[in-house]
Amino acid sequence: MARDNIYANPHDAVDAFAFDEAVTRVFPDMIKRSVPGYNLIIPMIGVITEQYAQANSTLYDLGCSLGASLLAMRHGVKHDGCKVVGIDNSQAMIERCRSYVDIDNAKVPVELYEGDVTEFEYQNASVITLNFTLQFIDQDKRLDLIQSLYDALLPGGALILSEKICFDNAKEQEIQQELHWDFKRANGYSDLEISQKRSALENVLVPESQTQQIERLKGAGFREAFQWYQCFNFSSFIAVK
Ligand code: GEK
Repeated sequence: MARDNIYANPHDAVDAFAFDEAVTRVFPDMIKRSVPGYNLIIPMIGVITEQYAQANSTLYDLGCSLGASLLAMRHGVKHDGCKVVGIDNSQAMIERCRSYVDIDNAKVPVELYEGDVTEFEYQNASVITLNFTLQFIDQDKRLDLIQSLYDALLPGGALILSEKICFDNAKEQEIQQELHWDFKRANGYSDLEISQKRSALENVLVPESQTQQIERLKGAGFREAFQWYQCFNFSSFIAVK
């Protein structure tokens, strides 16, 4: 697996973070060493999919990157007549995702689209996953997107939403953020890498609180919406229609 050393050397000016070719090349290493709980959340997406997938429906993975969450969903489906649709607006990600899907042995059909998840039409869905994707969408487009996903879900269908979160309590925010940086240090990132990546993500990854996430899900109409996982400032929610 190619090692992420994108921010290892000092940059004169740190450009805004983008899911380009360089990031795509090191992405599996980057996300595992940067997101606490990622290695647990992926197989749990398979478990949740198995519970909520319905026969003859579509399963969507929004912001599928290289297909980790998409393939977990594909392997979780036990019903007939299902397909899995992955969408990502990074050309480099979608191209490389296609090669991972091609060598995967599951039988459920997969369709991959390069495009913006806020411009896509969703329908007949039983499971929809946003595994660390909503945080990159303009804040003023998030409610419309969640509403369109609610509308596309069949009764009993589920939305899985994983996000970096922030905290209303300033002290908790400070402690959880420091623990996240400790996690990155423990995984071999230097203080320079941590601070340059932080600058690159400023205004690109905009976290919201657990309360904001749950209230938006409930406001869109979800019958149940709660957190099922948290490690430091990273969290995953499930919402059921
Ligand atoms: C995983 N789910 O491995 N439309 C489409 N794609 C987008 C948009 C958008 N508007 N904005 C961002 N993306 C994956 C990990 S990564 C999370 C998801 C992270 C895409 C972007 O190109 C990237 O591939 C993905 O969302 C977010 O389980 O890097 O923290």
